[in-house]
Amino acid sequence: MNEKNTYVPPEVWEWDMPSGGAFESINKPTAGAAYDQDLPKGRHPLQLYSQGTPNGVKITLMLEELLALGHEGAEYDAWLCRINKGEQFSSGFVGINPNSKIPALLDQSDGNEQRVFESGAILLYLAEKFSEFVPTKLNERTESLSWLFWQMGSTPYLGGGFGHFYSYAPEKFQYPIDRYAMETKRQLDVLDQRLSQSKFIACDEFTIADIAIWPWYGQLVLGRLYSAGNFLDVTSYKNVVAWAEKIDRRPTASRARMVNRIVGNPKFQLHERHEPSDFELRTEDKLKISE
Ligand SMILES: N[C@@H](CCC(=O)N[C@@H](CS)C(=O)NCC(=O)O)C(=O)O
Repeated sequence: MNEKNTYVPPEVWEWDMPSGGAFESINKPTAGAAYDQDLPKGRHPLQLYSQGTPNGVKITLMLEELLALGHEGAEYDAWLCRINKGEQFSSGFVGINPNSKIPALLDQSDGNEQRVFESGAILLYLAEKFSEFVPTKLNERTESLSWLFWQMGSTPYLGGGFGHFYSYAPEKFQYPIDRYAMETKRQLDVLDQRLSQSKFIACDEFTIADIAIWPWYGQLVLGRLYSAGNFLDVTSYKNVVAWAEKIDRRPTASRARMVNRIVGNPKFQLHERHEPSDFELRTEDKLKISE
């Protein structure tokens, strides 16, 4: 440790000041709706409320894959929920995800309104609904679900731990950066060893395990997360890099990354997706020209 710790926790923790860091304006210790506003709804069976973060990309990758296989029932409207503006705390959003986190899905097919929240639950729901990307053989299905749940349990150490302290915290503190860099590298090693034995994460097939893991660990080794590629020496995880590049070449992956994306080159930002042609016609660069 390189800093002297002078903080003494009080008897009972109280929230009396912003905590600093990138998300101080939206972080608070209470749940529930902060204001009244309904969610917009489009004409497609599936309504996605999300932002183009890795958790959001999991669902757009799944939906684009389903559409590429010809499943018309997977047509979707993707609405932008700007988490930095606190839109996850509207009454409409909280109605479909009481945990106020993107992504959240509403399935309005067949006159029903089924809400689904938590990206793992959404992936499994879609996989079962369309009988795709989840193997039918029990051992492969079990392996796929094990890795799906591995992602859900492991990634908070990468995102909320490493990413937070390396990129978003108001100062660089060595203790948490060391702790979470070590854990992130351990997780990359878990994946690297697994991918030395298996073509995709669960088996020889591309499954929801790959769909859940790629937007985080695939993007990390491709140098797209937290500008941490060098720091974590990501290219040394050769099997993970080869797997990440293989998925990155799928046309669905580039579309998935564009949906609800609000950073980077405007050419690759599609704030809302309602039609397949939106990828050609309604990216931010094109909307700006027609304004
Ligand atoms: N376990 C959740 C995590 C979702 C999550 O953390 N979403 C972040 C964006 S990547 C979010 O909505 N943050 C807003 C907030 O914390 O208020 C899932 O897999 O769906």
